[in-house]
Amino acid sequence: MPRYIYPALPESEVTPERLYRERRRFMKQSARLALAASLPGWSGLSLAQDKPPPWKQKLPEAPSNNQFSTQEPLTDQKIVTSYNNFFELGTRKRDPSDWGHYLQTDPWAIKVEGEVNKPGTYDLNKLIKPDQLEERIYRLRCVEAWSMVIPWTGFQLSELIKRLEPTSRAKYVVFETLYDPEQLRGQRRDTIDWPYTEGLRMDEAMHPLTLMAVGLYGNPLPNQNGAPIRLVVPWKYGFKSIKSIVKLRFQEEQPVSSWQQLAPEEYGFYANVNPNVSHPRWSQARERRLGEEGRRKTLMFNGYAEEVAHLYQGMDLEKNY
Ligand SMILES: Nc1nc2c(c(=O)[nH]1)N[C@H]1C(S)=C(S)[C@@H](COP(=O)(O)O)O[C@H]1N2
Ligand SMILES: [Mo]
Repeated sequence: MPRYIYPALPESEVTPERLYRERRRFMKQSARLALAASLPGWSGLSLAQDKPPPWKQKLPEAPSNNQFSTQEPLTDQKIVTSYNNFFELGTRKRDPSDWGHYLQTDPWAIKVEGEVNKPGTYDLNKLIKPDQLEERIYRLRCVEAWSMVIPWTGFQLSELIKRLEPTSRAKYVVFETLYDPEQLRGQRRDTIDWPYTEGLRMDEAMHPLTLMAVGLYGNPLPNQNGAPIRLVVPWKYGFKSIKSIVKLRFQEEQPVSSWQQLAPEEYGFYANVNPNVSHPRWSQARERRLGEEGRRKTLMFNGYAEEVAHLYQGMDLEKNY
């Protein structure tokens, strides 16, 4: 029996063995939680309590980036904010919007460590430069074979990385999501080995399409979509676009991402959208655009081949899935 739990299994596939395993995981987790409660946490970190900048209340008018935006019709905002994958808040699509309100996003700090000249713990308010914000309409394609078209407000990750000055040994950037089971009730279960971790090769991270998003539909990100700041990598399957980021680490070795760790035969490090390479349990050739009837063909690199195919020249994409 494979160890996968993603995509969330329909109720009918929940076997007694699976229930048993979940109970075991839960017990392990409870022990860990008891320990965590006795230790001073990250949340005890003291931060400058500046008045929240205007973009936290209401995002400033961000200019549209037409070069990088698709013209396709937008997915209904209701769908974008109520059909979510955010396992920290549960495994059902409705869980993130039902349970996201416990997440405190202000103040918010991001820790920067590893192969970098400017390590430290940065207050998000100081890290974002409002004049670098822009709006980009991107396709987001989930490995579960559905997709959406979303107007994001954000800034290029490359702008931030340049300011942090990675050393010449930095070949990868690793991202981590907040770990706090009190706020993120899905973390009370061991579905994933928390914290959720993702990574990009440095050239992918520096690519102008790679966005750090703080808003969608012109408003600050709803918690279920990864408030206050998340990654958006439009040519990769949705799971690379990690939410509610609290850490960036620069390192020489290729990291192991959460889904890769959970099911290495199913999820690779690259996770580029590729209609020619099937997931072991289903095809990736087509997708359902949420809100539409029928299915459409999935495009190579989710339609961003012209911009990103060169990054993978000479690589065997069957092996590097
Ligand atoms: N921390 C974290 N980030 C995450 C996930 C998650 O479970 N935890 N799910 C991923 C998956 S599988 C997808 S498809 C997208 C969904 O983003 P959306 O809910 O904003 O559409 O978020 C990604 N980022
Ligand atoms: Mo996904």
